Amino acid sequence: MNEFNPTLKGLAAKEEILMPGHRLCAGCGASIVVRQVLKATRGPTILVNATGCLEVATTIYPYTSWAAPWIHSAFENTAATASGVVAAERAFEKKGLGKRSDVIAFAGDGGTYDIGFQALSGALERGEDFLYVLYDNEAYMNTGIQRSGSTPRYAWTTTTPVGPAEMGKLEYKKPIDLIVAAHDIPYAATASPAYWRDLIVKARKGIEVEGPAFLHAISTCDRGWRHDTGETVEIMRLAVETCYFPLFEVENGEFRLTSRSKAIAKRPELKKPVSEFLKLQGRFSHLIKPENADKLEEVQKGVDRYWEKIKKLCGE
Ligand SMILES: Cc1ncc(C[n+]2csc(CCOP(=O)(O)OP(=O)(O)O)c2C)c(N)n1
Ligand code: SF4
Ligand SMILES: [Mg+2]
Repeated sequence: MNEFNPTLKGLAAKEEILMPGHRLCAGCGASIVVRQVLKATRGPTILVNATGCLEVATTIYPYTSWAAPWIHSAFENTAATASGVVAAERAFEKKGLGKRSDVIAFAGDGGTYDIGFQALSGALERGEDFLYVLYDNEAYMNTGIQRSGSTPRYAWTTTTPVGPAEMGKLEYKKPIDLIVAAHDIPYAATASPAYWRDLIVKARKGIEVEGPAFLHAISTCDRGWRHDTGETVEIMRLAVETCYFPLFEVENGEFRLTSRSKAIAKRPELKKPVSEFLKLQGRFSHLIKPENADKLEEVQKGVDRYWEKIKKLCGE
């Protein structure tokens, strides 16, 4: 069992499991999310990966970037595959064939909010013992930036274009964290790789709890979000600083703000306008134009409403 030391020194000394040489785009948030989560492992770990950019770009035949046992599952059944791996590990342990490994599943937003939701909800209801990590880049990126249940209102995607007739996606982002928390699982949390210690500590908690754990990490996509590759971490920081993506955890039903979000709740003057987050991304460039000021104001009001709701749930 590895000793957990979430300091820069401790984390630098810990082995990498996602190795260099993969084909994710330069500046892709997914590889940062995954590397940080894997810094939290406590021993032998089996990884399950839904179809999506992460899977495709890390396993181009005949190569693999994974220095741990890894299984690709179909787009729609990551949580079911992870449940099967956990069951097999339990059976081996029962037969005296060694201690069971931890299991971590990785899936994108398309594979979680939409097509994989039934498998996820079932695994949470059955109380399966694994950590499910959602890397959320807010669209189906691997197949060409199509909108998903996670894409926010007014975002441009290839299936929600921006023009005289339409202003990007018209529906709202599904509140996946609240839906998952409603399953009353032992642990659920949100995270941003810009706040790396917060993310890694949450991943470790998710690995350690008995039963299902869910970690929802924001994950930039420079192709789909249309941003400079050098601004990846800054955008994931602004998502938190603007309260577009609050950081919180739900432990046995108790909601708690963490990290920068906790600081913003105490000192509201730290909260930045959502335009700071939007203006670095081409997918929202229409919202920054003066003629769409009313739409920008609507987005700001939506962010404020959601932030107030999360603060209330967290008892702030
Ligand atoms: C049943 C099924 N439908 C469609 C596809 C095609 N497909 C492969 S990856 C993908 C997009 C995945 O989106 P997401 O889960 O958000 O991950 P991302 O690529 O954005 O990282 C789609 C639609 C598939 N593999 N299987
Ligand atoms: S398309 Fe987006 S999500 Fe996919 S590898 Fe490139 S940056 Fe990452
Ligand atoms: Mg996606």
